[in-house]
Amino acid sequence: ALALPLVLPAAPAVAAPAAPARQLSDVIPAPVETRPDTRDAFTLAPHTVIRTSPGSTTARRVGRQLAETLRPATGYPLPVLPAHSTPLPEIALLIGGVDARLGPEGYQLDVTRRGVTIRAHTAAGLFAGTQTLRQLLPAQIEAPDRQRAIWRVPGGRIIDYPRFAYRGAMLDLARHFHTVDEITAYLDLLSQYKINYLHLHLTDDQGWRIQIDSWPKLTTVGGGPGTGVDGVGPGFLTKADYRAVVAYAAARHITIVPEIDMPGHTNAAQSTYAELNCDGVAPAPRTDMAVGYSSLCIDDERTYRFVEDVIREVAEMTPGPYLHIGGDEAHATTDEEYRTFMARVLPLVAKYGKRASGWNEVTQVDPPTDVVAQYWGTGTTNADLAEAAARGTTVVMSPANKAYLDMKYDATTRLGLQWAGHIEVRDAYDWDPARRVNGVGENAILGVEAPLWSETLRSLDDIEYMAFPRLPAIAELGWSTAASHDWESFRTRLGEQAPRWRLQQVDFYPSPQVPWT
Ligand code: TNX
Repeated sequence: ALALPLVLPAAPAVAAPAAPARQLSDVIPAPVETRPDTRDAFTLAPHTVIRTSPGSTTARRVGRQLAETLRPATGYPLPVLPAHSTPLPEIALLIGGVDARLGPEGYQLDVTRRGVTIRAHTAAGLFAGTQTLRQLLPAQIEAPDRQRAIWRVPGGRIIDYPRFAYRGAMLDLARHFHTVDEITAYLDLLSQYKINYLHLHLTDDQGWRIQIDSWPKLTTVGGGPGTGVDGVGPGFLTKADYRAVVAYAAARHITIVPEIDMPGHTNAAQSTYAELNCDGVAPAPRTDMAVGYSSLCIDDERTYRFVEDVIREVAEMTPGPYLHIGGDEAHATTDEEYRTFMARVLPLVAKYGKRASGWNEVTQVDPPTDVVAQYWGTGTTNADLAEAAARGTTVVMSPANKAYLDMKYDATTRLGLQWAGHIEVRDAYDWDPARRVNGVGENAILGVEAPLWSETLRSLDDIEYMAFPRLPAIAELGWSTAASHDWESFRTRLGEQAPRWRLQQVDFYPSPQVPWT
């Protein structure tokens, strides 16, 4: 995060110049339905209370999180109480009593002079509603210390629910390790845009970043000094670290998807354990950026003992439904070997109670239809993917020339790669996940994901600079209706996010395409 000189005194003598009042539709991702009532508005006051459905511990937890978000900038106590009518102005978070069409993540938000009421079927829906409320308040709400502001929320009703069930981001811990603190900081930002999955790319040629008790050297060597691209990104998650990340994400209604990439992208494991190589000879560790040269030994039973141990241990510490087995760029493996490998490994994922996901190459083996395919190609045709979709496979869309957050914005971007081209904000926004690949339409789409590969990224600043402002674009494609898609509207709303990012010390790319405020 950019170290901004904090020129905002605790209580400025002169109120900051008034920002234009927030409108009910000034939200990313764009809500399904907004009905502004401009005669009405709610103003947060020192005696405002937060009330949550009695008997719901999860609603109460969302209430407490909201209080923690709103207290620093307002300086108000905002006590969290069980819901009973009070004469006090209030923010009520209530489970139930709303339209079934809201589904498991939707919410209804009503703003009147008396208060704000968020209703949902689940705590996840309430949480989504609180993220909208956060954006409806003046940007100063994101300040770490007390601000003088009128905490006004525009009046009216929002009815909102996601287009797609899966709205993901991915972080590559293998090419450069990122610490628990960096991952949780990223989770905080993701949750503000209603992202609900974080895919962690845990293993690759240059490093192995997740503790596996039955193969301990994977991390002591593969996460040790000298690992990562150029040997400058060592580190790994212990099981306790991983569980802490899972819990931190869950509290923000985000599910972790662990990826163990195989049968290629495995040099870190193979250089650590000689028995994972067909010739029994461990190759040298690699810290360059080449891809496609490594492969587990397909015809050796030891390979499957290794893979089963890893899948079992990873599944055991993962409460979410998905376990990603990679499967990309297995260029050192023949088609036949790839098929043999997947026929052995996909059932192992099911054996340990998880649903496998894989990069789109997995559709070459006609996988069972519960296997999720993640499309990372740059084209608009892919016969294997379309065929799989026709059979019932669901797809997560991550086209590299639209959704890859590690691509440079333009030729001058200091960080990132450019093999899939440059991706300016408008490129990241102007596509439709259900019209990207021929034969892969709305019904086949589970959702979208914005991967961030970390060959060139080291710090949290680097992550933020590549993710912002493109991540909110992908988030909107995943959540908002296709009918609401509108670049002019999006870029205006995006520009209004900047003061929030500055206050949260998010290092973002100030794209010339966006009217920043
Ligand atoms: C391709 S995308 C890869 C990764 C690289 C990435 C860099 C995919 C499934 N494989 O190994 O890190 O490009 O953009």
